[in-house]
Amino acid sequence: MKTTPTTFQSAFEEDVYKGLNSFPKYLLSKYIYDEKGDKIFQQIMAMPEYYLTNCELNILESHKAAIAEIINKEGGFDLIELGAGDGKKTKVLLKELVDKEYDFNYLPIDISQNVLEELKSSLKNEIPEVNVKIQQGTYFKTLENLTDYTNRRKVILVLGSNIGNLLHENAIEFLRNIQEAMTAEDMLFMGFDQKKDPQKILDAYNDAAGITEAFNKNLLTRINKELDADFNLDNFIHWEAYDPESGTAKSYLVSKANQKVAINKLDLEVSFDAWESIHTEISQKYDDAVVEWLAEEAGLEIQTSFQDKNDYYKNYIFRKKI
Ligand code: AVJ
Repeated sequence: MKTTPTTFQSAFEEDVYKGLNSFPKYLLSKYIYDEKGDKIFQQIMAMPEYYLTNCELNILESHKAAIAEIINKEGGFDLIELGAGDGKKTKVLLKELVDKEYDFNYLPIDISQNVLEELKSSLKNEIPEVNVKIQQGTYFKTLENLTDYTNRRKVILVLGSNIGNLLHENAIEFLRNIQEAMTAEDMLFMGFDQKKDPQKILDAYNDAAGITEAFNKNLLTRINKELDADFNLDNFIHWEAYDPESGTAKSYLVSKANQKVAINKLDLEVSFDAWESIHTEISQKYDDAVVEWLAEEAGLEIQTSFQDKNDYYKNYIFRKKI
């Protein structure tokens, strides 16, 4: 085996190198989201099987007045959204806040500049009253600087059950970082996909049309493109598993055969045994007890929550525990 290169040109290079030299092999799901990955995720959100988006949209639509009431209070505020995406769900809330003539700025943060530009221009057309300032960056980086670019009361939004990509210990660290950026008046509004019929969950991550498969395989496409590799996508299958005990849905790419893949930019050849796996993503499902525990560990407490009629999905409002 080769020795580890001492210098990598990017975190992507280093993470791919580490993941594919580990046993068992893994790749980090955040790298799915390049321009193509963003597009496939839009398609996922529009699939009938992917119930999460509609559930959260319904919650926001049916409870927008109550939510707006809670987040307004006296004085203005900054609405800071982590992982804003296309803002489809957020716009429901933004419209309500604008209609109520609340004094607020909208500060969406996303890892994709592309997605942010589109969000900004669509807002200009759809809800021109919103005062919006976009910020590109990763969650962890921007959280560190949060207090630099706002001095008003903060309402922090994290929709889409995005926290579900994190193992509990990382989710706690993420919540703890948010908690540290909060004052007693600030609020955190966050979506958590709930435990439910395991089949319903499996179907959401294993659609018949193969959109989730393409999303998962975009990791390989991206490595091929950016690191001059020769993954043959047809030599891997998309595999989804859901453990109802832990509430963890796990995605894998499984090698159909003995094969070698060259990743030229890393000066690396990766060998796969037949049926060897690459773990690519977790999508954690929650219940109240787990959310309470995560909050407690991070120094937060649940103020209230909103759910859809089937109890598939829940949005919680957290405050800093004083
Ligand atoms: C964006 C992390 C919420 O885990 O449900 C969708 C990503 N992966 N289908 C999720 C995803 C496969 C999604 N999150």
